[in-house]
Amino acid sequence: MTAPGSHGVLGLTPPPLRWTTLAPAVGLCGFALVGAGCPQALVQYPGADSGRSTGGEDGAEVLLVELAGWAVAGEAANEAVGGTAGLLLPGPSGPWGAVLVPSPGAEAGAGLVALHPLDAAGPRALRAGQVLAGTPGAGLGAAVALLRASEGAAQLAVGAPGESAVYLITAEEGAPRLEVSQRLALQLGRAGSALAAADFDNDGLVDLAVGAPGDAEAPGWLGLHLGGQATLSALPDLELLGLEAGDQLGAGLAAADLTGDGVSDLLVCAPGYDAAENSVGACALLEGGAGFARPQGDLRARAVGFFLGAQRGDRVGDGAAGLAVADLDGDQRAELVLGTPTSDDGAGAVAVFFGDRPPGLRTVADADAVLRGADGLGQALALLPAHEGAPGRIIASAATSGSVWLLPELARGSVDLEALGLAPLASSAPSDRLGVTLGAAWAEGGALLLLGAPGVDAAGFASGELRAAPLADLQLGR
Ligand SMILES: [Ca+2]
Ligand SMILES: [Ca+2]
Ligand SMILES: [Ca+2]
Repeated sequence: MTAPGSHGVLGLTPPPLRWTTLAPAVGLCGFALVGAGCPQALVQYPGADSGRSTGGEDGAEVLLVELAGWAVAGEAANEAVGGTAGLLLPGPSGPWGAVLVPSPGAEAGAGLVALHPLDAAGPRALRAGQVLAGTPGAGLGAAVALLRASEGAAQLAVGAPGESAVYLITAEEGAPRLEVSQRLALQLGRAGSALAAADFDNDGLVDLAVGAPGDAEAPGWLGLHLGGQATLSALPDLELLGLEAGDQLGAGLAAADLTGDGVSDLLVCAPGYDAAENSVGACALLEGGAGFARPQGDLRARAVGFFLGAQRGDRVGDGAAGLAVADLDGDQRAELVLGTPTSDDGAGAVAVFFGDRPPGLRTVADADAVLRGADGLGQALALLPAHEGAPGRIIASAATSGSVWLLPELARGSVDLEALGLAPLASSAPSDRLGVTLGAAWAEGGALLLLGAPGVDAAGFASGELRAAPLADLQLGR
């Protein structure tokens, strides 16, 4: 439910508000701000005052109020801001200080990334931040990865698949400033379409995996650049090819420790796998450890696990949005979560593979937990890892309804979300494409979500928005 309106919250100037009904009243009185300096408030409006009660005990409702200043908007047609997930960067005053906003469609396909401090400033446009633009046709910002961060400064990798290049960028929040420190030029199809950064060879230095899926007929390619103190090796130290034409290996990448040995592992996905038959897609698990970049070998020999789609067109791992890894149950082994928005005639589903089972060869149909939805659930995913004794949570979007959902606490087995009667966290007109990308991170007093809405039409056609929205502990059951 959305509607216009305005309310003052703790003395902030009341901007136009949107609100989403979350749940019947949960026993709050008045309102509670969600963390210091957060862009949104969880508010309980007594029904008599607001005149907008939808029921609940004593006629009150709990609303998540979006302060309008926290959306970064595109300015021109087809910028499609929000089409690549934004990246939260730590800041001197808390767990986040700035957001990197990629816009690969900006400047007629040159692309740009913009750095915005996360503060209570008013509504902002993409170019109100510190901006770094790509070269013509580069598509700068198609993928972003955080290499290392300290308070107020971060080193990032940003893909420019139109020129098959990856830029290493230093971001400083205080100034704010974005500066290119290294460019990796790769002669492979659409290199930089996907990126994943972690210390895969366990030498204490962050490494970068670069995906080059190529066109629809390409086998695709993965390159790994080992890290140094300040730069990455200029040429890939490890290269792997897809198994067959059309596999598009490298379209989706993710990094986390899935095997529980404390060393990050790499998931590299080939959404076109089985292209001749059903394009179910596959993600291969490459185990991290000393000597990760040697020997070269082939993908089949290197992988310790394969995770496959099950239905025609599942295309698992097609881009980073429907692929996520994090430890959700706190056992120090990351879970793998895959979205299949077209499965079951477009109802969609989210499949979870727990980290405590040997990976082997598995499909989304026999995942440890399957959450079945409606309207194309699983288009994009964001994970909040287990945190301070509380279990982790999955946030997922549904493609055809333009809605974003906080999935119930994870349990093994199959769950039909419609039967649970959940309400979405947020929804928008399907043409806004809300939730095409998602991001999430914990912070004091709750969590912050980043919601991409690349179809928003504020300044013409598909200029797009990246919205930031806190999620309160109350919503998370903490
Ligand atoms: Ca390393
Ligand atoms: Ca591992
Ligand atoms: Ca786990």
